[in-house]
Order: sequence, then structure tokens, then C-alpha cells
Amino acid sequence: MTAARLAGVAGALALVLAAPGCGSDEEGFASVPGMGGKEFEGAPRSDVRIDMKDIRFGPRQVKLARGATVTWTNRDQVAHTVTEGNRVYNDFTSPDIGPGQTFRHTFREPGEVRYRCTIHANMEGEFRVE
Ligand SMILES: [Cu+2]
Repeated sequence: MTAARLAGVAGALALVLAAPGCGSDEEGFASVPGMGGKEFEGAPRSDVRIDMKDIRFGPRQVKLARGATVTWTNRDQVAHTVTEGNRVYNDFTSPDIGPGQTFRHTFREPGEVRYRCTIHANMEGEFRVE
């Protein structure tokens, strides 16, 4: 096999690996174990604080009362974003949230909301708004 032929094979492999949607139930989301709306617990909450720490949202899944306000605080030394991914709430999205900064959003419609950080591929969170 020539070098040019090898390069062609490698290129084809890269295309397959980069195909969108593989292993994901919603475009743009990584497959994070435990995500997908099955692990919500407890009563719905109306005032929720979520830390962004160690490149994770915590808590990652929260049940919200309708009208709940969520405040995210970045406790890492790098920037994060909060970007909605399933279009329930018109794609709410934060600007880059720097270390020590916060972002706030109020959820007025019932439904399930998944969001992520656009900077870190496996950084995801989820709400069920009741
Ligand atoms: Cu991030």
C-alpha cells in the first residue's frame, strides 16, 4: 500500500469517528452516565444554587418548581458556560462565566431541560421543571 493510499484510509476513519450524534440521544450532548431524566429525587425546589467545580455541575440533576430561579457559581479557575441544548426555553445561554462569577436563570415552563458547558464536552446538567 502506498503512502497516499494509507493517508486516504486514515482520512476515511477520521470522518467516521467524527460523525455527529454517535452515542448521544440529543445533538451536542456527550453520553454522561446517569443523565437522561431517570434519577430526579425529592420535592421540587424553587431557589437552587449549582456550583461549577472540578469541571462538573453540582448537583447535576435537580427537580424544579415552576418559576424556580437557578444560580450557577463558577468555583473553578477556568471559564464555563451554561448553554441550553434541547430548545425548550428558546436556547437560553450564558456568556462565558469566569472564575468566581455567577449566572442566573428563571424557569417558567414545565418540561425537561438539559444544558451543558460549551467549553468542556462532558460537563452537563439537567432539570425537570414541574
Ligand atoms: Cu466548562
